[in-house]
This record gives sequence, C-alpha cells and structure tokens, in this order.
Amino acid sequence: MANQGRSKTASRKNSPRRDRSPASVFINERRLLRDLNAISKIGIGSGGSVTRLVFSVKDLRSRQLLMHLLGQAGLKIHIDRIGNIFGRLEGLHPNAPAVLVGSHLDTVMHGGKFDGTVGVVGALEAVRTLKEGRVPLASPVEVVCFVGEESSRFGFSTLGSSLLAGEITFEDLTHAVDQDGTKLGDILSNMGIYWENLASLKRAPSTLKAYLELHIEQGPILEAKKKKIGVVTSIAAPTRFRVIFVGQADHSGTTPMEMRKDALVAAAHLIIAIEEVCLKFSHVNKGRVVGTVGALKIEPGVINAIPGRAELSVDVRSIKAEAKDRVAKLVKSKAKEIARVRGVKVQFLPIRSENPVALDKDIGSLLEEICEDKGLPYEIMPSGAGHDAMQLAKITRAGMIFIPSRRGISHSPMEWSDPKDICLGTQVLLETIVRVANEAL
Ligand code: HGY
Ligand code: MN
Ligand code: MN
Repeated sequence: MANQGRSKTASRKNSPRRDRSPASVFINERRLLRDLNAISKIGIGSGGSVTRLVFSVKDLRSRQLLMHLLGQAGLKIHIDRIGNIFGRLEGLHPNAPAVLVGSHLDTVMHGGKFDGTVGVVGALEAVRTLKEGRVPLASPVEVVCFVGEESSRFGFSTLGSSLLAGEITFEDLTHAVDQDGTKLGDILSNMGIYWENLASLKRAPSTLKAYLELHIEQGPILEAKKKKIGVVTSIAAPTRFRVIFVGQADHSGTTPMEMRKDALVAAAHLIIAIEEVCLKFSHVNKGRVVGTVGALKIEPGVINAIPGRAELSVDVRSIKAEAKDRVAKLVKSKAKEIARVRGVKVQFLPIRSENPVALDKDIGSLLEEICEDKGLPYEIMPSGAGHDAMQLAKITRAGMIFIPSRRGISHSPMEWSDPKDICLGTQVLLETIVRVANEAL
C-alpha cells in the first residue's frame, strides 16, 4: 500500500525545548556499508535475492555475524529467550531506562538486501560511533535485532518484538505453521517457551525510554517527492487468515465440467473478489485497504486430477482499523457465497488480527527538528508496511525514520536504496539517539 504523506511547511508547534546542537560525531560511512554488504551476502540467491527465513541456518548465521560485530564494538551483548539480540552501551545513569535502536535481519523468501538490515546495521554504526566519540549519554542505549519480524515462514509477523511487548498468547500461534507443516508453537516449546512462561519474555516498560527504528520506506512516496527522510506517524496493521476450500479430487479426463467440485476454481473466484473489494476501498480518506493472496497450496496438485483442496493465505491491511475489519468481513462472506454456489466446503483459520498503531508525536517532532536543522527535505507519512516499532509502541515511545526505496520496490531482489541515503538516515538516527538519551529523565 503506497504510503500517503504530507510535506511539513509551517514550522513546528511548540514541542518541548531540547538541546539542538548537532552531534559532534559522524558515522563511518565506509564501515557502515561494509557491514551492510557483509550481512546482505548471507542468504544470497538467484538474481541477487536474499532469503533468511526465521530460524533458518542463514538467519542464524546473520545473527552470529551481528553478535561478532557487536562484540567488536565493545557493546555488552544480551540474548533473550526467543533470541532477540541486544548490544548495550552504558550511559551516565546505568539504571536509567534505555533507548532501544534496531530492527530485524530475517527476510522474506527471495527478498532484498535492505529491509530490516539497514535498521540493524544503522543502529550498530550509530551506537559504535557514539561509543568511540565518548559522547555523553544520560541513558543507556541498546542496539537490538528482533527475531522473526517477517511473516513469510509462519504467517506470523514481528514475533520477537511481540514477545518483548507481551503481545502474544499461545492461542495466537495455533495456525502459525510453515509450508512443511512445522508449527511455530512447537519451535517455541523446543526453546523452552510455553504459555506458562510466555509473559516472562515481556520487557518491563519501566526499563525503556524509547525505541527508534531506521527502515527503508518500501513504497514510492519519498522518491516521487524527492524527499530524503520520512518521519513516520503511524503503521498500518494486518488481519491475516487462511481460507481452505474443500471440493472433490477427481479424474481430469472423465469428470464432466458440470459435475466438478473444483476447490481451485473456487479459490480463483475468491482471489479476484479480494482484488475487487480492495479496489472499492482504495479511496484514501475512507482508509485505503490492500489485500493480498501471497500463498496458495493445492492438493493433490497434479496435472491430471481436479484439485480437491485449495488453501490460500489472506493478508488485508489498512491504516484505518474499521476499513480493514470491514474488508476482512466482506472477504469471508464472499468466500462463503462462492462455496455455496460451487458446492464446496470452506473453512477459515485465523492467524492474527492487529490494529494500526500511532507512533510517538514527540519523537516525530524531534525528527522534524533534526531534519530542519540539517536542511533535509522530509515527509511526514504513515507506513503501509508492518514493523517491529508497531509492537514497541505498545510499551514505550516509538519513532521511525524512513529512507527512499528506488521505485518503491521491496520484498524483491529489485529492492535498492542509495548508499548516500542509508548514510544520511544513519546520521539522523545517531542525532536522534543523542537527543532522546539526553532528554530530562
Ligand atoms: O510485511 C511487512 O509489512 C513487513 O515488511 N514485515
Ligand atoms: Mn519486510
Ligand atoms: Mn522490515
């Protein structure tokens, strides 16, 4: 969903006064891009795509490299029970709530080099630079890499940050299953995480001062408007579920057309209907809604048998909760009508339904201030993509910085951001960390 944005003209309303002197240190651009390239090489495949699905060997390898880099930077490493990685830089007041800065390293299947990785490596470079420059920080600062931000493997997104925010119950994981039938709940149990101790993964909000995330826009607005920075106001949220049509597997040669109960044809009608419903909701003010069927499983899935079973994944998103819920409901009633007309059965398996999240206005004002002080053209805008910040926003003040995506492309080997923009975004992140960490406690 393209992010709608607005340029800020009038100078900002009276946000709290802060020390506005620019940071006295500058990131090491060569080192930042070196680390970005090193991590991006892990999981590289055909056509320059990157695949690091959560809990895969490639995902774990990228996290190993990150831990090596955090150690090299002299940060104190901590890993929580699900595997979220933290690299801590102590502040003048070690018991003060910490500023968390980071993102994720797992990717979609055949994804790009920048989604998530820019935010983790940018956070590392900013904090490493602050440490080297001995910049006084009242609060501690922690680089964080969250586990399983992408929903690609289990249909369940922002796993590590949701657990940290205490936002998951074991029921939520019921239908979180991958293509091979591996259940997310089983993986967690093997890690010693059960419903009884799920709450123990929650980080006490009192230990957090704020969360900051640098991320590629994954949309076309910044490039189209020739802006360098996106100040993110809110994050769209998904309602995700699986739809299973069950008809009758049969002989593709002997079964007359009028006698078929073809589950795949039913699914095809629903896929078209989802596009039609979402196009009707494409009016921005009513709350643009996007709907995607990204995965389809057919049984028996052979050339000479009529599909008896078709399972499709549905991902409906909007920045407006009521619009999203309305479309999700329409999709389900459409599926029931298709099933009735075509004489097949239909079943719905809920995965997760979340509400859009507003980010912290004060951090937003701070980001505007920094962009104005640096003379950077910026855009105030929502995010159509989901991010770990949407979970952190539930337990602390959260802010996001976007940098442009070429032609708005993401979740594809074509995903690309200009190294100059990555460096600029990282410097803005560094300045933001300093000001938030030194805000009056
Ligand atoms: O799927 C998303 O919105 C994000 O890229 N994880
Ligand atoms: Mn993504
Ligand atoms: Mn991401």
